[in-house]
Amino acid sequence: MEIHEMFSLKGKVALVTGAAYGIGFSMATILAKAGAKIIFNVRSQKNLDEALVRYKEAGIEAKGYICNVTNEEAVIAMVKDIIKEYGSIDILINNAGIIKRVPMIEMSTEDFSEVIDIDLVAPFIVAKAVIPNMIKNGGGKIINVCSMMSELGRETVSAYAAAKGGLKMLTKNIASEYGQYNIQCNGIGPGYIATPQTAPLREKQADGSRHPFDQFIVAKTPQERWGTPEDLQGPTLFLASKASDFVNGHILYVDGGILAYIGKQPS
Ligand code: NAP
Ligand code: GCO
Repeated sequence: MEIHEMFSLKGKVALVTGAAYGIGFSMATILAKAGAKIIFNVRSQKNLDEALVRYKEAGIEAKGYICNVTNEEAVIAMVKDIIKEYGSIDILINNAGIIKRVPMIEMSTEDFSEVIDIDLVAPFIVAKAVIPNMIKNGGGKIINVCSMMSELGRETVSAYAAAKGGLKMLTKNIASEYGQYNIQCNGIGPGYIATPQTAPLREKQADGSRHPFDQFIVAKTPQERWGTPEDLQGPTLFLASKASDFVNGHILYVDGGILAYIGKQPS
């Protein structure tokens, strides 16, 4: 197979959840550059309007839906509408996600459940809605956006770690159950990426110094920097393309080496 054919997504339809900005927008961008038709969802008209401008500025003609991924009825309706208009969903990226940073014993059960609903139950809902069409079409690609917290814990992120740990195993189980239909389901585990979600961890201090967590993460990363959403584009294209047709149930960590490294000794 020619290299360009191996990584081409020409004629493919990709649904990227929560792709108004951040990691999802970056992943959708590389899929579009490889030829895929991009469909995304957000939670508000304002974010939809702003996202469409962003995609247009990037030269991408994307279609957006207002759909909360925890609303199974709305997800089913969105998937049905996409399939009716485009004939298939060949690539699904379960990217939409939130985090709440609260010490566990201070976290309300409602807050814990909201994180689980969005970060774990919703990928189940969306994948369940999409897989029957993938089976009918002879296969497909599912990429679940996992996390360092699929492997590690830290203070204040109990709900998020529980969700992302579960998402790792949901990924492996979808691969196990639906690999027979030529569906490859893998995860991408970003390290610490500079997006709105991690902005609070990088805020400059009152004295102008770097946030302690910013310094901590740079010391824990062999490449000594935060990742960018663009760092995820190559791995995303790999897992969305023919290049990964025999890769299944794998979590591809894109973390600059964090998971391999004990961390730099404080000077
Ligand atoms: P972000 O900047 O906060 O963007 C999250 C996106 O998800 C937004 O578009 C948001 O839309 C959407 N979203 C949230 N809840 C939703 C819901 N119920 N229904 C539909 N859309 C929803 O986050 P990010 O940093 O790009 O992260 C994207 C994914 O990567 C998340 O799953 C996150 O856990 C994961 N991740 C992030 C990092 C990192 O360091 N940034 C590292 C590892 C994994 P609204 O605008 O409507 O809120
Ligand atoms: C945090 C961060 C992380 C990142 C990411 C790391 O508070 O520790 O938000 O959870 O978002 O998931 O891979």
